[in-house]
Amino acid sequence: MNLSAEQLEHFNYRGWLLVDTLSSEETSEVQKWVADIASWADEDGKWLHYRELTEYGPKLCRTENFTPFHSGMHQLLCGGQMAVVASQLLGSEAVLYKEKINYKLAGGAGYSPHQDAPAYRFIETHISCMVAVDDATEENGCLEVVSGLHHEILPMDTKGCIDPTLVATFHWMKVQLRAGQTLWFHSRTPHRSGANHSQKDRRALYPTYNALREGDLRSRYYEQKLKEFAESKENNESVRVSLIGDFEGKPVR
Ligand SMILES: O=C(O)CCC(=O)C(=O)O
Repeated sequence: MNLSAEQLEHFNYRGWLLVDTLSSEETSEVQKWVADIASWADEDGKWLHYRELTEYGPKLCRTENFTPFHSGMHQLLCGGQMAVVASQLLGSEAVLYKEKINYKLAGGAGYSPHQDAPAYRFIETHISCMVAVDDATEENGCLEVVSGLHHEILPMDTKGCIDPTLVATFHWMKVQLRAGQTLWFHSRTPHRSGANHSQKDRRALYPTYNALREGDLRSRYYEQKLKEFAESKENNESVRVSLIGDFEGKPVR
């Protein structure tokens, strides 16, 4: 897929871009893959499952580090069109930095206003996207973004989220997606999302890329994350899903 000059300009000016990525057949296949991954049992040293306590009991909220264990996902996120689009947006050959599935199952929590960059270590610029696995709507907690604010790291609160006094001044745009559509965004694009108040799940894939010339840092990212999580555990701090405190749910082991 070749992005047009208008699409590139849209991304560079606004910090986000909506594109159609998956056909309906591909979307059905990815929905099956996500269900498979969600069914994997916890295994030390492999994929990372995270759970949250919802009104319906503990539920999966996130899985990370799954591409080494799923050839279809590996091909989709590392070898195929996604990396091609990421390369065009970065203006340089892209490599996968990290990947996650956010499940946001019925009753799942939302995310406070934040930029991803403070949680993404080692380099300054990353580009991520949300590939909608299920339709993402206002009711089930679609992403909301702010345009044109991807040039600097904004002042933060103690959780690493955007200072609430600034948040109130921004124009937040709700981005509803059909399953198979993709919202690309810069790691400094402010974003947030509400809880899933519907009876249906709102699953999404989030691959993040960086320019290969800055290094292939995926293993280092997960090593660093596990190190910081282990330190939190040693200090008896609460369970975490992220390197910043953006998740509004109650993470449980
Ligand atoms: O999946 C969502 O609703 C938002 C996720 C998000 O902002 C994040 O994981 O950083």
